[in-house]
Amino acid sequence: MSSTTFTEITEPFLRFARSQRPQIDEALERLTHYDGDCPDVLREAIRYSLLAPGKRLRPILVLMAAESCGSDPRRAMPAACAVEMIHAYSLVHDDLPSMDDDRLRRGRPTCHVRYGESLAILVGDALLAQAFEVLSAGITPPARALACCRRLASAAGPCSLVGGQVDDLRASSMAMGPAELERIHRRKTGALFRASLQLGGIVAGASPSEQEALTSYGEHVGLAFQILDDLLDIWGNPTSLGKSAGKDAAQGKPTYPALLGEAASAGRAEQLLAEARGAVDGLKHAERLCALTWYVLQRDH
Ligand code: GRG
Repeated sequence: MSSTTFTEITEPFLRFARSQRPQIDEALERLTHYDGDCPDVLREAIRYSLLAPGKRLRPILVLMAAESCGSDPRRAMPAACAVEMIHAYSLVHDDLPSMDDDRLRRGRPTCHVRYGESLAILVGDALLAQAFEVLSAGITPPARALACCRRLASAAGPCSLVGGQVDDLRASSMAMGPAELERIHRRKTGALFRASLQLGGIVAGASPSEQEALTSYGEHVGLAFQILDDLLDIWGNPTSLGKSAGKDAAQGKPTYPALLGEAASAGRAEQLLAEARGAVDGLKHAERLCALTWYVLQRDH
């Protein structure tokens, strides 16, 4: 597909992202003023990490999922913020010396480099807790807030994000095949994508078939996103990525390109994204969700 066609085909997503990103940032900004009992240095470090210029892809997915089921996306803003808080916490902890030991994130020194390791751990702890406060206070009616809390807790928990991270940390010392790698990424990266779609659906009061479509879309996009992240680690440059590149190979980590080769990995990502589009085919307003799959395929950061 030519680059002109890519521009056209991604536009419905890009337009939505351009309009929603400032609103997401404003909401996150408001949520991190805190009262006088929050130590100034903690407030500053939380805002340093959370408000740093990320793509806000997961919160945008929450809003798009709500919209695709006929809801005003503004109703889903607390869920969008909660998901971004979990994502930011996971990045801060993943960057720690005891984990991935990264010094650059979102184009800035990582949280522990700037504020020290203990504070970085506590920034993650604070964001993890606050995500559930934001959901329980901001989503109505209460039954939907409870369902959102349950989904997000499950996606962040031992069988998903944390479990995937544990297996990922052990991965460099283990021989593994594509199936085991996929199992790690379904939990480490995919679970939060899936939860983003599910939370948007819950807020919108999605029917079971709509929820099923959103769940399948989230799983496929999440996995494709991770495969392309592996490819960007080879192809990308640190300036546009805002993080160090080439680390996977240096650490001997199993990745899709290492196991399948670069062309086959790109092919697998394309196939997953086509399946994602197929999953939401029947939704009333799936145009932006479809456009996002093309964006994921050609993103450079
Ligand atoms: C510490 C419990 C715990 C989990 C960490 C998220 C994670 C698990 C590790 C991050 C490492 C990593 C590079 C994962 C690959 C995919 C991914 C999550 C990339 C970062 O997401 P982007 O590109 O980041 O959406 P921005 O900064 O744009 O929000």
